Amino acid sequence: MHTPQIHCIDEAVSRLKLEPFVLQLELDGLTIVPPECTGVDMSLIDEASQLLLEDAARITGTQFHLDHGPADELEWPAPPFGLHLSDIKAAGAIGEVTQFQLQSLASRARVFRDLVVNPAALALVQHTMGAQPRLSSANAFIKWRGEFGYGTNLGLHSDQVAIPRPWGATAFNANATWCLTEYSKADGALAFVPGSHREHGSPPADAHLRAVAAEAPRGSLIVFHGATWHGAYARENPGMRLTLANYFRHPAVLPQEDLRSGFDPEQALDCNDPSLLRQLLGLDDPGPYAVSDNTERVKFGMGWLPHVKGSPPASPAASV
Ligand SMILES: O=C(O)CCC(=O)C(=O)O
Ligand SMILES: [Fe+2]
Repeated sequence: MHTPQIHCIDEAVSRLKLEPFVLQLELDGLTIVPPECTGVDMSLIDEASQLLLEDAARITGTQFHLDHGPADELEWPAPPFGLHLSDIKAAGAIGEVTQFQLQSLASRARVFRDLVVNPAALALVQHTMGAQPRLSSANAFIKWRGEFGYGTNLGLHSDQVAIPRPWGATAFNANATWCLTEYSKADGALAFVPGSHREHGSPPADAHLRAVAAEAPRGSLIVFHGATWHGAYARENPGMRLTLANYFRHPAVLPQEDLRSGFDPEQALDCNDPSLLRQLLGLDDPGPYAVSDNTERVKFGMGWLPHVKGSPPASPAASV
């Protein structure tokens, strides 16, 4: 029998009155924060939804409507050279198209960056890691009625599956998902197994028998530990489910998205908390440092090289 481990409640958690959500996170590995407790105005949720619908239309070539889904039936492209059916299955892109992802949204528009730096989301994510988190990726799930390829086991998985075991109470990744539409089981909600983060591993084949729906009103924030087993239910209702999955990492873990070179630092200033966003993107992290010349090494304090007293400093290292 595992005993839930209560970390110390930090300053942001008590200032934002998030204690009940911290307890739920500790116990279940997932918490649902209703819109009135996130500090986010519904106009931001509207704006994010609108942008995602526009992007979905531009990319696929058909209009999307929240009440009806896409105006035309969609199909997957032929697999790119070198890709196998198992890769496509892992991405869920088999059979009928009823879901796809839009990626790299932190650089897309300010509204997505404001949702990344949301204080409630970050306080809860930070609580799971016991460290200042970094952003790993910001992607949206665009989903509508039908059977997306997760199958009967609901596609249950742990997000931090690439991390070597044993895992402990500290999360290496954590997910802060914004529900941009109503979010019930029949709407195709996230499925999860309460308490599974305390099993410290991947789900067994029958884990779906213990899964429940993370049901939440539109505008809610769902935060879950990287070891929590989760997947999703098929959407049975007409219309669409839009979610924005802001995925965070412990500073010792590699990011999914190359935010340091793929993100224009000027954009980092354009949000509610520019210095926090710089930190989350890892723009000022000392590593990985560049080794292209000596100046870069010295800049990050990693190549402080001695030279003969009284003579000029060494020239940049020669490369072979
Ligand atoms: O919403 C889904 O379909 C699954 C989401 C998921 O696995 C994730 O955000 O890590
Ligand atoms: Fe996941």
